[in-house]
Amino acid sequence: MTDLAAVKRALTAQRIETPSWAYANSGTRFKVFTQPGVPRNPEEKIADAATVHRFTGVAPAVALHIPWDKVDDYRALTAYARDLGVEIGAINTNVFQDDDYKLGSVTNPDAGIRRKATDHLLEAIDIMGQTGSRDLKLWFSDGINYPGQDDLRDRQDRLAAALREAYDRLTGDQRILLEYKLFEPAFYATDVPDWGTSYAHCLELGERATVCIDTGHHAPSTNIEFIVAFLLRQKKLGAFDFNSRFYADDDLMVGAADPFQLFRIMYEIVRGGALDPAYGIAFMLDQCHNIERKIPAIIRSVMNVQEATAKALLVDREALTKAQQSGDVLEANAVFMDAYNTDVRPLLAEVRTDAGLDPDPVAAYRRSGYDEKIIADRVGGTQAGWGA
Ligand code: PSV
Ligand code: MN
Ligand code: MN
Repeated sequence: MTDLAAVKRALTAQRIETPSWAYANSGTRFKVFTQPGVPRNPEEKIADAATVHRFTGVAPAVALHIPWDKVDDYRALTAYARDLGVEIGAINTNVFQDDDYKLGSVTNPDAGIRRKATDHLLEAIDIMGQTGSRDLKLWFSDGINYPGQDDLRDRQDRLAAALREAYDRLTGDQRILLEYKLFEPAFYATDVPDWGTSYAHCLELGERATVCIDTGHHAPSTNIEFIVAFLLRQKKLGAFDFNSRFYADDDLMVGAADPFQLFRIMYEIVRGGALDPAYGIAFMLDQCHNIERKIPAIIRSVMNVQEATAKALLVDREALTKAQQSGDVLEANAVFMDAYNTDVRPLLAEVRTDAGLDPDPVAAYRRSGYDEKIIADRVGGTQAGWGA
């Protein structure tokens, strides 16, 4: 039997962080379709994030990307965000968009370029001090395109050295989230290609370094929930970058391609007792809304995570354990699927109404007039930074 009041409490306490870059124009390498009303500066991205929070009630933090969100005064930006009801979340570094990084950033064979890249990581930690951010999220595009192009093992040593320098700069509750990605932009060998590589570096660094799972960064058919279960057991799961994919790193709305996978992931989170924000996992979105309106797409994404979470919370754990222990394969699967097949939308509508929110956040956003206002007010919106 599931305790519905406990399920509702867990859903009310859930937190999802949205990325500043998802509010800006984005696209593929073929075309960026610009949209009217997109933010022209970090403040407007934060205002959009605050709007998502206003309608969902569970998205009170926005991740920044430096230098896309570079400002002169980060304390002022933080105060601005707070006034709008949101916090600055993870600080994402960018060591992939400079000509210098053609052969890599922190793994580049050139010591001068490695220095420049590592200095950027340190700069991001300084910014965290000003924004009050806990998380430094590191994604390295580093890798090589051709066998023999560079020494695979030396590159791991260079990576470890840069990570160590950044790690030693952390203070207070700050931590490193190390993201991995199978391929792209490097095609033959990526320097942090998988969770095992990220995990090994995090282990070497210490307890303030944990793995970030971007759900779009695996080979097809990878069992992501297994990775979740394993890393939770090792206390080395720090964050998610949620998005969904049909083919590669599609960055589509989370839960759009495979809501069942998202449910299985959230089940492992619930099973591991890691849903509560106090556990310390950052549930972030990392998406691009190339053709759809961005704010309602982000609201929809937040709702998709909530729906998967609600279903995960509804799994009858007692019945499941009983079936598992007695080797009743079909019953165990049926208990699991019962939860997945539950329509949790009425439950979430109730949770929202209890919190003083509109039960249908997308409809409420559409009625609010915000979309019309930003289209009228903002002329000349910026690009997220890649995909041009
Ligand atoms: C590139 O693949 C990427 O999508 C990574 O997932 C990062 O988290 C994101 O860009 C922002 O740097
Ligand atoms: Mn990511
Ligand atoms: Mn990605």
